[in-house]
Amino acid sequence: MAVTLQTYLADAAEPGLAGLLNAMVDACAAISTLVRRGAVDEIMGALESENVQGEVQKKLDVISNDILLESCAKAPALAAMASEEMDSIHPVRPVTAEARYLLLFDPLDGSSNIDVNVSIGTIFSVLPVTADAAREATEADFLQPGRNQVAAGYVVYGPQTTLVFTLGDGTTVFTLDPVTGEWLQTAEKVQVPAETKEFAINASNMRHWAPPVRAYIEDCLAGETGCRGKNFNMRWIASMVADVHRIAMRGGVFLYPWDAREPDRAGKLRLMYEANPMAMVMEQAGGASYDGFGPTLDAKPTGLHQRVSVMLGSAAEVERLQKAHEAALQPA
Ligand code: P6P
Repeated sequence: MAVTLQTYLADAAEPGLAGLLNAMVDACAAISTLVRRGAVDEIMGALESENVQGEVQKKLDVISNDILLESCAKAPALAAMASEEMDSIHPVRPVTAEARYLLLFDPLDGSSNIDVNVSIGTIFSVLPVTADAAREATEADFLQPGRNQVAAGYVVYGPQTTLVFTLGDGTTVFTLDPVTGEWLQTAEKVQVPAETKEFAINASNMRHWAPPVRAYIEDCLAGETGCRGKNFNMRWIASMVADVHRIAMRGGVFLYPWDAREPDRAGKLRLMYEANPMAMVMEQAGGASYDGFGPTLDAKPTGLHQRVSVMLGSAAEVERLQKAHEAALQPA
């Protein structure tokens, strides 16, 4: 008999965190239903508005954000939330010994794929917060390195609705049974193969990449005729959750690196609610994540919506990329 998510969390997490994660996953089940219904409910398409990233918001982006805010605010252990879709933090209740967590999320990652029926997802990160006396959480409370996360993961709305997350003791997988509404454990301790023959990157940006990334991809493209001595395959779904889930399940390496199109921008993806949670999931599954300077989880945040270069997945490939970047910094 498969373990249910509620049973798993009751055993693996303290009650406050279990309550928060159950509330968050309840929201994701509701989002899954809406994503499946799509155009039937006339919730596809874009709004007139833009989010803090300057990106056009999709109706489902905002609807998903509101569902998460409403559901998670019921969890007594939650002090405040932050979202890709909101400029500033969303206080819920004063920080106390009970209200001891901060929740960050990208409510619907990959939303450019919503209107073309390609898998999308919700990414989430939970950070601890403490206070000597009851006080409202501040943005500064959120600016913690990813290494501090107490829980992190994602839900992919694909052919199945699948939850992949970690509490710091391995990465586990639950699948939503659409008939019963139960989340059932379908994998206990994910292990990402250290080696791979598959890379994921938006190759249309090749001319803009830094030399170490360009050299790495050229070596992959050279296949068995080059220094890698094996042929590679490429995938790019343009939905981070879907690309990362494939890597979690069968290995691979995902890159959205810095590029020269916007030299002052470290990357496209956001550190706090995209890179950090995915990096924790990967590390807990034997993979790795690198931001061009060091492990993603060691990055010291300076802003809630800061962007970062992301190279994550099979450990041997991430290590190869890290060594290439470090070699490029050595004096000639
Ligand atoms: P590009 C989706 O918009 C997203 O934030 C990630 O989910 C995805 O990996 C990336 O951007 C795709 O970016 O430039 O290939 O469209």
